[in-house]
Amino acid sequence: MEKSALQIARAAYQPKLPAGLRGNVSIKEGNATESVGDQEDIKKLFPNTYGMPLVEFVPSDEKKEYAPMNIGIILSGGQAPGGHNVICGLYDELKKQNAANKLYGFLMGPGGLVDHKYIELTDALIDEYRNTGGFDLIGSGRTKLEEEAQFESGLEIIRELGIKAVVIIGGDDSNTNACVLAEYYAAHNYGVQVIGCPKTIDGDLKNDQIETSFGFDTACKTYAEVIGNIQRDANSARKYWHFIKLMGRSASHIALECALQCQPNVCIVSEEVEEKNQTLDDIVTYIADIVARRAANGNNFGTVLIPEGLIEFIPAMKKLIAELNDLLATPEAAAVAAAEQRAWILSKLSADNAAIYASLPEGVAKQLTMERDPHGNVQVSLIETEKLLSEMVAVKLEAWKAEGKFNGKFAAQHHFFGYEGRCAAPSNYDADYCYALGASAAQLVANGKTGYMAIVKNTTAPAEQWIAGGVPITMMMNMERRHGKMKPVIKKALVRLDGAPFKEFAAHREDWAVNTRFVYPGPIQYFGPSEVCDQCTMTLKLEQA
Ligand code: FBP
Repeated sequence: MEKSALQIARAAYQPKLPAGLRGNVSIKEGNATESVGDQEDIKKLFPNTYGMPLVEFVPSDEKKEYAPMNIGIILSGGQAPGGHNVICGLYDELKKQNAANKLYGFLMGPGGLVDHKYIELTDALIDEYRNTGGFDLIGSGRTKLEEEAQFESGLEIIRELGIKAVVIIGGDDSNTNACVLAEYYAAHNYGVQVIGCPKTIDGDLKNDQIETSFGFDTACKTYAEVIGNIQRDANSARKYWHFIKLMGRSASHIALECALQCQPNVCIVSEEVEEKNQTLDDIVTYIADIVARRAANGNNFGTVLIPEGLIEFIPAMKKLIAELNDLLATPEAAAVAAAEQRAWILSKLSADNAAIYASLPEGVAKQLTMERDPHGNVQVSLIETEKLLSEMVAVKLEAWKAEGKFNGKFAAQHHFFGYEGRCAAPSNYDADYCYALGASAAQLVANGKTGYMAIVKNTTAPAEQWIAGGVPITMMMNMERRHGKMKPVIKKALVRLDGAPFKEFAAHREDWAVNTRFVYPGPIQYFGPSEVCDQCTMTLKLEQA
């Protein structure tokens, strides 16, 4: 593989490890834990993996002997910067423990375990991928690992390769499934351990034990760089409003972090829209009002950040989507010809939902009916909310013009930033964090743990002071209704309106709306002074302050 000069220099970067993982390591165990909710139900469902203690890795004077072992690793779900460094950290720690240890990578996600597709990871392969973005070393996939037949099929290859533990790198759903798998193998006394690792650019896998999911830092910094560039362009030409949709399937953490970094004129936060029971028209009026006020000052330009998941947080749209989900799942739906679909849907929807559906621009209405993902979710990344909002703002401004309430100009440009950030070369934060997560995972396995997630805490301090360890996955679970059934799941972390990051944003948004307070954060820096290269996200700083 040919490499750029930056890639070559970056490959030599040695990620910083917490003191507890540097030399000889010993394990410190805390007290028994409880799940965050529904303790009785979770305990019943996970009798073998419930109640285990939190663990921490601390430096030790004693050199331990480690028996040889083989580990399998899986990347699950959307790409997130730093995934390769989790693998590298795990690999290096394994080899440090015993040179005979082996690491197998299952290919293209959890499906690789079920279908017995794997490669052995070697020094040469690992060295090729150090500090790189992407998941291309072994690939990723969205196959859900949740059926016994899959667990048993996985066991066959686990036995064949003499694997002691499987490490699953994924988001809340994948880690919930990792815990179900750990419980299943423990209940059957198969002697196979399962360890999870917190990944997702969306930043919604976090709680008292997990400070952040990896990839959020780099993805946000990448988007903030381009948003900053767009803002500078907007401020130079002074003729466009830029509507920028940002990834985040559900939670608005990415949009909020980018707003904190760039100070745009508008940032919509889905969780606030839901909390205030806002309609699509409320959101459009809010944006149009800011456009009009800026126009009154002669500023016919600006930026609007829109979280990808917004549509599902508008209460009326949520109801429409729920009815569409049921309708599209019927056999009758499959038989309707594409050209007839709109009329058929309008004839079947309840009156309220039909009225909303009919009011949407046809393109967006069509996007709402597109194929669901394997978890049954609307694929929000395919819905052009940025165009929907700008078109509706334009219509409102025309009406205001007629009433003499707006006499400026409105021309919109549209952007969607998501995929461009998911495989960026990890920032120092993500490179270090991921490497430490991988090393922690190896330690959890060596210490016989199963049903744990690797964690690293205190990450706003210098890396040497970070605290590595593990959290029992059951500790983060509660029961939630999913597709009509109560299921044990890791609680998803949405933006909290009483949280420090949102409060900081809310305290400034009126000023940022009318005045031009753009910040241009510039590109991620990999080499240079620590205060430039080693900063974490503003979200993390504010939350941990
Ligand atoms: P994960 O939760 O699996 O990390 O993926 C998150 C995400 O990047 C969302 O932000 C986005 O909506 C979705 O993946 C896109 O999925 P896909 O890659 O399948 O198009």
